[in-house]
Amino acid sequence: MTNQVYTDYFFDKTAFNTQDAGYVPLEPMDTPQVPLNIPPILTPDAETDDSLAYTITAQTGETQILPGEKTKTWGFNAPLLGQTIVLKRGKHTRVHLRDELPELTTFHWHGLNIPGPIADGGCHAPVYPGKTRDIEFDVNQPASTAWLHAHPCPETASQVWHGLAAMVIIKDEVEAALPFPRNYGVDDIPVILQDRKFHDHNQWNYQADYDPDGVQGPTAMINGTVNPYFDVTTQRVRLRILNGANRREWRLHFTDDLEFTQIGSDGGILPAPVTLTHLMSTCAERHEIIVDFGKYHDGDEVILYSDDTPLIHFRIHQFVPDNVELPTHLVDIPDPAVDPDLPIKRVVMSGMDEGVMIDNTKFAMQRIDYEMPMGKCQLWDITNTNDMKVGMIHPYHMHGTSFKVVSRNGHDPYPNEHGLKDVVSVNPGEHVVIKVWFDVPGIFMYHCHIIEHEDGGMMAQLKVIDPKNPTAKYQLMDHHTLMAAFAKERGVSMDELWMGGMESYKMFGMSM
Ligand SMILES: [Cu+2]
Repeated sequence: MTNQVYTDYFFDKTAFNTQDAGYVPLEPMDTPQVPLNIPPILTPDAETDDSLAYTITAQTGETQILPGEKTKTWGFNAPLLGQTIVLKRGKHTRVHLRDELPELTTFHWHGLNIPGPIADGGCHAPVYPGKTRDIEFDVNQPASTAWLHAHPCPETASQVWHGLAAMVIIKDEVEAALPFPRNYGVDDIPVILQDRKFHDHNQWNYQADYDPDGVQGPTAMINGTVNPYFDVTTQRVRLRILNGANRREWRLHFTDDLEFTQIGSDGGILPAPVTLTHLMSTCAERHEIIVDFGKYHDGDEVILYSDDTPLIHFRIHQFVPDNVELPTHLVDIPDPAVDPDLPIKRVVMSGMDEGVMIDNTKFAMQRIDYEMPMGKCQLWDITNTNDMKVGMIHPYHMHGTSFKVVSRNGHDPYPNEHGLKDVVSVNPGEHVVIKVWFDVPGIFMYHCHIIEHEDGGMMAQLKVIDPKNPTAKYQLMDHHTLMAAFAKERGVSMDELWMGGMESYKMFGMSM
């Protein structure tokens, strides 16, 4: 392993969210420490050597998050967030989706390379209240940490804020052979980072907190718990960090600037471990790290912070020494050759607040913005035209594929960006070149993952064409149908219907 230890956050400081006029700082909590919630693993309906079946229910619930009144929350097979869904490479997976919410939703598999638009679960695949939908797909991608979240346009941000986000863990034999901790809940821990504002009676009020540049709250919530502690009983602990926040960037570091090792990014295990003391997580990114508590003793406490705010208190207990050296090479990353016949595809993310757009327009559900052949590799140049002094970092996400970061403004990607990714954050004024290829066909969205930006139209969609079935037809939903359904479900007229993202379209006189 290289002995280099990286001690900075890599991104442009002048564009950190702390520089934003609407920034909501995190406030340390004085509520009693509570055990970190570890979402249970979802039990399959059936499993064979080559297949796996689940039922996933979007539901309402109530959750004791703060002392006093419970908070009304939503989740997948749980009152808040979800049960953790384990998928296995090589298995054909059937999922029975059920909507028990008072309104329509969708079930988007963020990070899964499965066909769109229906299995993928973006805005074209609604499930209405009281109804179900059955999907199936093959899991054929490396072990990784992905997630399931709601994605109905333009109501994604509000539904994720209510709690519709669950961790998905993909397993395979390559990862299983590496010397990583993987005892779920003991030394392999989900860390879903979110922030909320608690209003009267400990309730959330998305509309009251609305900000077109992304809703924030002053209270950090980790796996649905506020001010959590975790009992460390092993020397090494693996954290599967998921930024599940609508807008917040997390700048993570530990007590004593403890070094840790990043072993995975969005799309799977890194080619080589990277040692860090600081890590910035932007919206929807996943970072798998291993923290070695070897220099601490029974009774010590190590704190994970974001900026200056404590997030998790790691309470150290006795553990058996475990001084495993990680190999210098972890996994091989696919790196297909770029097809010489495909020109560089350019994507321009522009604007802030209600003015956000991709390629100078806002998302339209019935419009296909680009087509690309399945199985071929192309360079995409993603840029952010925000001003360096007053701009913001936009996390660019693609559905249905993992990509490889080639360069940032012509320079090497950040040291922890050499694995597969499905989110890459772009600094103001920067060009990030990525290699894009799809193994599955269909209609897929690509967008900024500040969720209010995607709802506000900073999103587009492409058609990936299977050469064996070039005339495949896809049924695409339209905004009017979805909005009419939301209005009916809420018992209001279309004029009375409020959705944050709609304001962004209205302000620019654009139809959805
Ligand atoms: Cu954005």
